[in-house]
Amino acid sequence: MVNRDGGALAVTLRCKVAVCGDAAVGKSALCKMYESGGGNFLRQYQMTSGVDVVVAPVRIPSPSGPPPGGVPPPTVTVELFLFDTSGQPLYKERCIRYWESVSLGIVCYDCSNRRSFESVPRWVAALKDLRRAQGAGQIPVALVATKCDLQGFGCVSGEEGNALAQQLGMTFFETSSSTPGKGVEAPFEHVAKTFADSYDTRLGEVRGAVPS
Ligand SMILES: Nc1nc2c(ncn2[C@@H]2O[C@H](COP(=O)(O)OP(=O)(O)OP(=O)(O)O)[C@@H](O)[C@H]2O)c(=O)[nH]1
Ligand SMILES: [Mg+2]
Repeated sequence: MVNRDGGALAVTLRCKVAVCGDAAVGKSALCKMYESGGGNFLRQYQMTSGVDVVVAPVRIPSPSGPPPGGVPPPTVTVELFLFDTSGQPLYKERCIRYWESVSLGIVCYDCSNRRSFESVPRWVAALKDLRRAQGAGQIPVALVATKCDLQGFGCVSGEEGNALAQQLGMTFFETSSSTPGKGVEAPFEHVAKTFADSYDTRLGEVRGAVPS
């Protein structure tokens, strides 16, 4: 969608993102904390049944930079449609159906729960299998360690998280959604920027393919 923001061109892109990981790792808390700008930490656990959709706009610098001729640079907003997916095995089949046409994935684990860390490769594989079944390319994903305020003895360390992210070709983020929150914005900004960059690349390819 293209509009005018003052004199500048205002471009809005929409991107569907699967947010997944084991039950109770803090996916809904992370999405809500981001959506509310840090004001709404879900302290009481309320299991997501199926999928909740959270819409979160992210304003980013234009990937293609200012156009020539002194025109103000376009503003780009990526509207993330976060498909906050239940981690309960009971809902798995139903949830995966909601993932149709997702562009990107965020996989979460709770740093104080090693089993949730060990599940990460399975969630990544589920996302990649779905993309393959849809004939689409590799899905870029962010790996998010949650509940870093609980980090301590016996927890999954940041080094382990980072090593797994590298192994799986993902970017690693450490977060805490517990008030006041820490690092909550970074994974969403990364996902939005990744989407805008890939959109810009595809647009360039299409322009290149059209005879002038
Ligand atoms: N200390 C702490 N607790 C957290 C954090 N994030 C979430 N929690 C708590 O962990 C519990 C589960 O959080 P949810 O966000 O509902 O977990 P979920 O991953 O959405 O769970 P499902 O919907 O069942 O898949 C809640 O009681 C939250 O308050 C965090 O960063 N720090
Ligand atoms: Mg949830």
